[in-house]
Order: sequence, then structure tokens, then C-alpha cells
Amino acid sequence: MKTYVIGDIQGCYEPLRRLLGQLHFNPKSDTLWLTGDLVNRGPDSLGVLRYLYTIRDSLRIVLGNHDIYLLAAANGIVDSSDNSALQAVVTAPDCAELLQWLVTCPLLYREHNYTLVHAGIPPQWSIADAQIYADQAGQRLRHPPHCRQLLHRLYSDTSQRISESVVDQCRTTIRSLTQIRFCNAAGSCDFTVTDSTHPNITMRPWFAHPHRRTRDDIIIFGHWAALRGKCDTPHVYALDGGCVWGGALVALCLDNMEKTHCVCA
Ligand SMILES: [Mn+2]
Repeated sequence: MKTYVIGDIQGCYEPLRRLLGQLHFNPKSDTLWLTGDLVNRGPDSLGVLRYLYTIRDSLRIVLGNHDIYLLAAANGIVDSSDNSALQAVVTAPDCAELLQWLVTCPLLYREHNYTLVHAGIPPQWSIADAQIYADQAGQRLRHPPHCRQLLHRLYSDTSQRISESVVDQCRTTIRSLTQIRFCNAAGSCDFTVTDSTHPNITMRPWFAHPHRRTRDDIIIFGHWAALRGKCDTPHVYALDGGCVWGGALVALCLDNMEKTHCVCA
């Protein structure tokens, strides 16, 4: 009857099974939370999705940016013809069944004092704000015509205009919850700042913002592989151990807050 959270899998099927073996994970009695980015870049995205689908009743998953990109690829919104990891999923005979299940996963999941999200929460949002925005965007992802419109706005419509329309609100929500790393003093995210670019001196990680409204909440997130599963901010747990980059797949047991690593060299 244990609950584990595992960070970004990114198609690393064999390390996932190895880590679950180390944990003696039993899908009949234990629960597994996942920080999202189940697919892309790694060797077996289809294997990951097929396995997770078989144990779906034991899972709590939040969608990551790569999972949403997969939805865009399957909908023909982005061209993934040269991406063998995603092509394996998109061309699989059970693709529709797998993605109909995947898209039911939320962008944010709360249980007891824990909040699970892929990348983070902008500092000016409370947990309640984030839940409302995540529910709104999730509902649109689960409605096929709205989903295609939203995916198009996310990936194909590169105009910088931001309107008050629902689709633009949902675009901001998805980008914030699944891509945030750095933000400025006002709490605005800069999605162009990545691990490989030097942030402007005024930029801080979202979780280090001094006035972050979620600072009394327990937040578990993935996405930021360069952190290698380490974060010194109280109540904030970073679980992307950079598995797909030769790092480790990381599990956090919520019963004792102990971490287990599975090296993925
Ligand atoms: Mn990510």
C-alpha cells in the first residue's frame, strides 16, 4: 500500500521496469504517480505507453510538454515524420486507444497535501488558481475539436499576440505548467531561457521566487533534467534525474519521502 512518484521517463522503458523492480512495486496494492514526459527522445516510447496502459488503474499522471507534443503529432498539427520515437507511437495500431487514455490525464493533480505538476507553477498563482486553470485547459484537451484548435495555437500559430480568449488562456496555462523554469521578479515566465542559455541576472527558478504563493504547499515536479533530481527549496521535490541523458530515473516514496535512483547509463 505504498505511493511512489517517478520523474520523467521519456521512453526509457527498460529503466522504468528496473526501477519498479527495485521498489517491489505491486500495481494491485501500490500507487504510482508520474510527473509526465512519458515519451519522446528515449528508445521505447511505445513500450512505455503500452505498459502504463496495462496498469492504468494504479496510476496518477500529469501531462508533460512532450506528451502534449505527441498529441499534436498524432493530430497532424506538427510534422513528426523524422522523429522515430514518436512515429512508433503515431503509427501503432493501438495509437488511438493509448492517446484517448493519455489525454484524460490532467495537467495538475492534488491529493492530501501534495501537488503534482510537470514543470512548475508560476509564483503569482496559488494552488487553487493553478487547479482552476489546469482544469479549464484539460477540459479543452479532452474535447477533440477544441483540442485541435488549442494544439494549433500552441505549435503552429507563432504570432505573439495574447488575447483574452479561452484558447489563449489555455495556451498560457499549458506553457506555464509544462515548460516553466525561470521567471522574472514580476513572476513572468521566459520560456526561451533553458538550461543551455544563461538566464538574465534578474531571472530565478520559479520555485526560488521570494513571493511565491505556493511556498507553503508541497509540490512535486519533473521537466528540469539539469537539476538532476535535486532542489534545496523546502517542500519542493524535483524528480527529473535526466534518465534519457544518461542520468537516473528517480522515484520518491510519499510514505517516507525517501528517494530511489536507477542509473540509466
Ligand atoms: Mn518536460
